[in-house]
Amino acid sequence: MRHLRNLLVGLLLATGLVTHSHAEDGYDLWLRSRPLAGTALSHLETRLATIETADPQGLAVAELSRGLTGLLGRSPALEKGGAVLLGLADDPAIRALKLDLTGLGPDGYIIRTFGPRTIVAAEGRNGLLYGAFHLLRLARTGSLPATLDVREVPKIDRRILNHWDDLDRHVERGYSGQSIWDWHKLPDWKDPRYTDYARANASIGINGTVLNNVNANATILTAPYLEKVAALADVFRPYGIKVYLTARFSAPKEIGGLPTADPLDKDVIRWWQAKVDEIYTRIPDFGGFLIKANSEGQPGPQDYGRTHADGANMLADAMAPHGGIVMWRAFVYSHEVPDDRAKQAYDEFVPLDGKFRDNVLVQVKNGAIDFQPREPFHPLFGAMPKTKLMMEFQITKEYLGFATHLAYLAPMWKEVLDADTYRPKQGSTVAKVVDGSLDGHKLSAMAGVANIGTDRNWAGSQFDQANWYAYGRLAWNHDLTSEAIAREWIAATFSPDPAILDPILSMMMPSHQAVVDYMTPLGLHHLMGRGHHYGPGPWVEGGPRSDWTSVYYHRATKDGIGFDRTATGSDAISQYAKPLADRFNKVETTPEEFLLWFHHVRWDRKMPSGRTLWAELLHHYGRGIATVDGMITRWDGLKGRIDDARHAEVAAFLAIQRKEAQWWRDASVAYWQSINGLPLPKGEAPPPHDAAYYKALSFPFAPGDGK
Ligand code: GCV
Repeated sequence: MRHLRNLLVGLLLATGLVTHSHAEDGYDLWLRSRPLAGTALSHLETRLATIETADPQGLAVAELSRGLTGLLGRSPALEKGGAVLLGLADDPAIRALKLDLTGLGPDGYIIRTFGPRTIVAAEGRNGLLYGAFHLLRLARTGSLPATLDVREVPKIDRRILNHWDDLDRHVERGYSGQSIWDWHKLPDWKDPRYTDYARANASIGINGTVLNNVNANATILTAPYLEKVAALADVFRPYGIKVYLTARFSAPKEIGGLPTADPLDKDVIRWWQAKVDEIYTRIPDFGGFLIKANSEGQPGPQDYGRTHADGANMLADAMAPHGGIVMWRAFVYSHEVPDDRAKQAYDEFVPLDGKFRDNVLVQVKNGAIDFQPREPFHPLFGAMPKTKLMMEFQITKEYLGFATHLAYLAPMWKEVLDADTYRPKQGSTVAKVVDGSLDGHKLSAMAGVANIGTDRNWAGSQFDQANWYAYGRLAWNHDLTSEAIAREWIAATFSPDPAILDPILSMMMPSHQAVVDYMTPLGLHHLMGRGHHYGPGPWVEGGPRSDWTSVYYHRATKDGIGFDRTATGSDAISQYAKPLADRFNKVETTPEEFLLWFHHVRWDRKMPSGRTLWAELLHHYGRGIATVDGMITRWDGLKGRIDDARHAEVAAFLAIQRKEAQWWRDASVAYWQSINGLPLPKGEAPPPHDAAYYKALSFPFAPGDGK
């Protein structure tokens, strides 16, 4: 009986009528290789089943073989004259082909068809590894063209993950379990997961990782911990991944026994130099420091009357002899609450333009507040041409539904990267600022706050893996479209079969807008629960500072809602170039998605749709929920086509998302009504409870809170 069933499944698989549906848990990420069948298999048999390499022990060939083994159902043979030739520029077999490999740099590669052969060639080992992963991606996603002519060089030099991981393994804003760094057992036990982490990152071009939280603990800089860090660096090195650390600015006091951490103090300078030398003795290719200073209670140079540039440059000077860099965060806002928090980073940093050392990058969040579901691009991107600015995105979904809401973030990131700063002229996109091309900077970087933890699926949910993937792909090439990236990811993670790929794509593409719609439509922002940021909290007020409340941001009154940032309000618009400032200064010309970000608008104002603002808000809430309904229907339709375990997990999470989208809508509507007293537009269902009910809900153990 079993034999018969196997035979039947085998036949169906060979005809492509069923896909594999054995238990999977997502651990393999997009590196999942399952045996191909039918024409797909024979295609691969002819194209990639034998490999020639001058370095049979190399990682590039090991990864290529590993991936192909999964697809072919057997190991590809290593042989001279093999169908694939994998090699560095100075390998005789590559040299003989006289390929033009100039300008590829350490990470670039080419993949080219040469008669019946496929050539993967690079100048450096990292490039070769990236080339091998590229070829595998094509094979895995069923998109290996008959002729290949690929030349890839990353647009950004440092493509970095930022882990907000504490030394006790708590992850700030982490929703996927604990930190994967098992500090207590390091350096003696190197969890094999570290290697899998490195493989996954290398496969999408990520080449750096900041291991610890920006809310830093100086202990990471002590000798025993540096030994642990060195052990991780040893694991990552072959995959082209450099290790970076966050440095607590007060470390000279806390672990160095000095009375001060003043960046101009001679002993402090000497202490950092010695510390940096020590790090490089242990980790010769250490990447550098990331610093959060004078922000949210973190120590910094301003504690001593010095500037951010003084602090950054002191560390940069210690790093320079070793080739290290300093990433200095621009996420600052002072204890003296300013008129508008959105303006503060600009006010503090623009006067410092041109004052940072060459090996300093200023790390700027995509928007001026804090990783909200949607923010206009940070005005700093158009204002510091003499400074290397790097982008900080948040992959973990602190403000976008944690791990359970499906929100594909590439469209949000693209929106920012493609935004035009108009400085110095039209066409000066944020992407060109960040990749250094606009202002001729040689060094460029991008950071993504990681969503990685100890959960088997790494990211907290199957679909959050797509955000890790998309971040890596965009850091490599910000010209890629969100859709192209989603297609790659779906094909690798689930299946290239259009009957599976297309419905999943249609779930992912509108998902970010859906979250914006049911949480913070029309430019609203920072309305989440206090502290943990879980669920709606538009009523949040009081507490230590007004700019940590929701009422500060929405400013709802009986008459209207929104933050007036026009010339007659906080004037944040003047931080943008004139064409944008002019546009944002008027309600009529402000893009609708940023309306309440820049304006306080009457509830009864007529919107372009003909609805009043109040009715428009309700429309958006409903639209967001309807999109989630559509996602659920599509996913239900995939039952039996996706392995049961992953299907069930996603289905359960979508049900949570649906419930919480409704909660967001109902709680928000009840609260706005408690302020504006307006009746609901026709056809809108009343929230089942009053605002007081939603306000009283409490979530003391919501995950990921700051400490
Ligand atoms: C690491 C927000 C988050 C904090 C985070 C901070 C930052 O405020 O809520 O958890 O701290 O951003 O980016 O430094």
